[in-house]
Amino acid sequence: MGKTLTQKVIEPHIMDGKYEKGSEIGILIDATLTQDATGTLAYLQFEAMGIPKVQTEISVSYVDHNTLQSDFRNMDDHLYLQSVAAKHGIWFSRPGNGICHQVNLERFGKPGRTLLGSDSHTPTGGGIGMIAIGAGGLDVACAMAGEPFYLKTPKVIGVKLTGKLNPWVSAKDVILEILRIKTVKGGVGAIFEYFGPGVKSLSVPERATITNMGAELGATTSIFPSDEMTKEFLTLQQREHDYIAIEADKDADYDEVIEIELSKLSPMASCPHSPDLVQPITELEDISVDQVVIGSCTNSSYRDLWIVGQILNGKTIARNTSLLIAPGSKQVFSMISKDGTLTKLIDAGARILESACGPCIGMGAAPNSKAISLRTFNRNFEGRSGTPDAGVYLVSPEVAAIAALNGRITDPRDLGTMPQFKMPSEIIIDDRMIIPPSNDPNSITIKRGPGIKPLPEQNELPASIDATVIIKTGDNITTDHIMPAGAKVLPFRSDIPKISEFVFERLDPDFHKKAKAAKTGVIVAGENYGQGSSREHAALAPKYLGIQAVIVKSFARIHKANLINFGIVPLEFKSAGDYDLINTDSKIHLPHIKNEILSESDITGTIDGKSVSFKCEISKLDREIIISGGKLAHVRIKFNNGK
Ligand code: MIC
Ligand code: SF4
Repeated sequence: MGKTLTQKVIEPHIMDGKYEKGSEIGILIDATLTQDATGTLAYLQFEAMGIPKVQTEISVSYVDHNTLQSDFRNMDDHLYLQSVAAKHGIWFSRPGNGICHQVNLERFGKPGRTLLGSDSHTPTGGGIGMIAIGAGGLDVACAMAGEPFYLKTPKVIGVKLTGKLNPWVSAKDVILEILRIKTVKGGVGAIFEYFGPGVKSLSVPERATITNMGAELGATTSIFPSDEMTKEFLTLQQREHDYIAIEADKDADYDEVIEIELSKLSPMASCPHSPDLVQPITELEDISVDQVVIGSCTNSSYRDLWIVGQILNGKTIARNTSLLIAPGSKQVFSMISKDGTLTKLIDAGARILESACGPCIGMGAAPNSKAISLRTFNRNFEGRSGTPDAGVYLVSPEVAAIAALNGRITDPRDLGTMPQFKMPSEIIIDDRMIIPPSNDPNSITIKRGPGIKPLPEQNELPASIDATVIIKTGDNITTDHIMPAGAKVLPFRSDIPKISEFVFERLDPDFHKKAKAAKTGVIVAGENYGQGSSREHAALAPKYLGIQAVIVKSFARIHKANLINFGIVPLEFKSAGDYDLINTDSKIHLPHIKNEILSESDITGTIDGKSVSFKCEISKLDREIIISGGKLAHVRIKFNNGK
């Protein structure tokens, strides 16, 4: 059997282990990216390692999340990030230059390379043929230090694309269809690899929309081959030297194949409050729409905003609907400004936002109470928009634009002939807002504002745990539930004691008080716990509050890795019925936990006096990390023992 594209990219990067299904491998990371909301912790951790210069081919630090700057904290963080970047060999993309994934695709992505990013939508880079993986900031810091990134050799799901999209059906509908089929946990442990004759009809930004939202499947990443389309994209970006052709062998050995006939797809939407609640637009028509927001790392390329401009041209948005638009990058912004699209958007009544994440992460533009908001984003978790009772639908730019005009959900096919987008033969290349690392790092003083607090200590795992269950939740708990973001909380991303006051705020506002009072706590949850973002705050802040273990039916990948990195023991029920034995306030006694972790046995103990046992499915290295109290402590112990 031939090789998959995944295997072709991963194999030459293996530093430890062997490419065999299910076995642990450590891969070399060529490139990293961080964004400001996860970046401060990532760089504090990198600094703690004492390595003067990043060991990667290229590392880029973006500022795109915390750009509201309602007090000094955000800009202090930006200045910290800028100075750390200059000192340690990292490129710095200034605020306003755009959303990390869009800019990385345009200016840095290279087919055949590996990319690790402290943001769950790093797989956007799969659109240009990279193995691009989202991870916690500490894992990214280790990759910058030249350490391998560990993962299980993934299952590879081949997605065979045939045919061609019909007018008014777009890349967003492709990934919504896959989400409909596979659900938000259908991709855990897998890489989605696209192949087949339909691939060549999709441009790189369209492919990137699909790989971006592969994160919502829970997948490790998604990847497209690098072909003539990729070459065209890189040539336009004046980076043809970065092009290589790479694709799967014709007889590649996939673990599973899904076939999507592109011409059979129709416009769709993810309904509130989960990306996999997908419905055809025809079923949703006539729902009245209060707000439309176009942007985010999923759908704010030049093509996306151009088509919106064509739809809005000469018209006015509905009186009952507010329209906001955030271009994905400075390049996109300049392009729509140059070709007149921007004027069309403004004339129609759109409110133009800066090139940043903005409303996608609840930084402004919260909709009205009980609103229906249509967004071209990738996540519609309850409350993420900033309005707890708003219902967010995830749609393509075409569906968003026509809804803004009509004030209700409308099938864009009603618009008649679709304007044909043609990429201009030249695009604006202007990297002045990307600052290269300093040639004289010794002259750089790192700027640390008063809001940047030291990292909490990591202490060895105790021999036994006696704990109280602080919260018990159901399935599909997101990191937005565990550690909310938004304008109120994001400014505290560099201050763990403060941000810990918001843990589980929406589910139980007293969580932090109860956890502190109990001293040692446990969280209990159902399936797919921790889906969504890569924010390590969702592990670090509970740890700061005394959480020692999380017991669930199943975990989302990045969050499980973050728990281990911060010394929280990830446990899974052996018998699903045991979930029903536990309640909030139950007492959990795990008398041999340390020895059992060391000896790779099940974890045994009692819940309110009744015997139970749990699985702890982690690698040998992860066991050592947990015992040490976390990854930084583990590195420090290894370093001291070596001395
Ligand atoms: C998100 O989309 O949830 C974020 C904000 O980009 C996060 C990162 C973060 O929490 O800072 C992500 O996706 O990893
Ligand atoms: Fe930013 Fe939203 Fe993309 Fe996260 S999903 S990186 S918040 S645009």
